[in-house]
Amino acid sequence: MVIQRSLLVGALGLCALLATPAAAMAAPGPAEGGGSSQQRDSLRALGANIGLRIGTAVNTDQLGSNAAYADITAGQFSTVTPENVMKWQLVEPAQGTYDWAAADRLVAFAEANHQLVRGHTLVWHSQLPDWLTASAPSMSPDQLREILRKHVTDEVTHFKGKIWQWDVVNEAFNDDGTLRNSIWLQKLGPGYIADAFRWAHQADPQAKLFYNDYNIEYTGPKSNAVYALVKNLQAQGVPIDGVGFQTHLDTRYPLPDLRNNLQRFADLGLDVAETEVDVRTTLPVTATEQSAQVAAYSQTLQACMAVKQCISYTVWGFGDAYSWVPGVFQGEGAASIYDENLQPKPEYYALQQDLELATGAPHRSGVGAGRG
Ligand code: 9MR
Repeated sequence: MVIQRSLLVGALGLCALLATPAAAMAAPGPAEGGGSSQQRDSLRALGANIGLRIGTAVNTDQLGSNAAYADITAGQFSTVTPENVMKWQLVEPAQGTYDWAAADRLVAFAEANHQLVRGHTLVWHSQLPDWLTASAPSMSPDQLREILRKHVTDEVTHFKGKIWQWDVVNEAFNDDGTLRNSIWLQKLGPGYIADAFRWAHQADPQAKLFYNDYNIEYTGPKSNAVYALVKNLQAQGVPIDGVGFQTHLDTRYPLPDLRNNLQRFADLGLDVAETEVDVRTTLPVTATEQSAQVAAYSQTLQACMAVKQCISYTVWGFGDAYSWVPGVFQGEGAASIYDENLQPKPEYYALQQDLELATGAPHRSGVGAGRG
């Protein structure tokens, strides 16, 4: 089913030049929004006008080998999220042997380009190292808790002072609002969530600590369960600063009431962020489907802009050639804001236009400070 949506025809008419100067790769350079004249209409510069960070997940293989990819990463975005290289499977491939190299390179890239880093992700049921998957079932709860504590502590300590927001716990709930039956829940009980936040806070008291999940953009059992969890954590004095709304959308489903959901979490005194935005559709893409994608991107950004405590808007990669979608959803794709050849799509221009239209709105600096 294709959902009817209003079309953002105006956005398609915009043809602002892409700003991808090589200068953006080198330090010293402009701060949050970039500063050179070529960059004035980049997403990061336009976001900076209103104090909103615009981010992307980064494929570090491409970053190291594809100059056009690196130019866009540097020129368009003011925060980066490692798509994979901070996950447990990659940082501790053998027990006790850490490999931080790829993640360190991304952090250095971010520093050189005046970008902040979203750390992703410390506690998850997926992308665990093989040694852990094999040995966890036979461990005692105390043994497994100690392994989790060490992982969280070692990783947060390694990146101490370099991470703006950490996704401390990722995807702990099922869509029906029950807790996911992960190895963590099975062995440690629901208290593993509070423990993880406490350990992360001990290791880096300055980092903003987030709970992150998908399908919580909609009001319903899952977002209600996360809301109850967060209130409960706050009541216990657990150091949680924010909630990340992944925002993986599909044109086959209705748009979420995202603004309301962002606002009700923000009203708890939290920061909120859209952390993994993409909008997939069936291939080949029809004009109607692409209009729906453009509208979805636009509405997700507008929802963030409408909530003062929404401190960053991050797309889950920016090029259709590198998207996770076709590998997981058969027959779907085209979910990103740049095409297979790294050319900006109408989705890109819609975001750019929304940010341009917001220029002059009150700056968000000083809001959303969260707990600290
Ligand atoms: O984009 C990531 C892909 O390269 C990995 O193969 C996959 C493994 O599960 O994880 C993808 O990223 C996920 C993110 O870490 C958490 N939310 C859902 C994302 C898309 O699956």
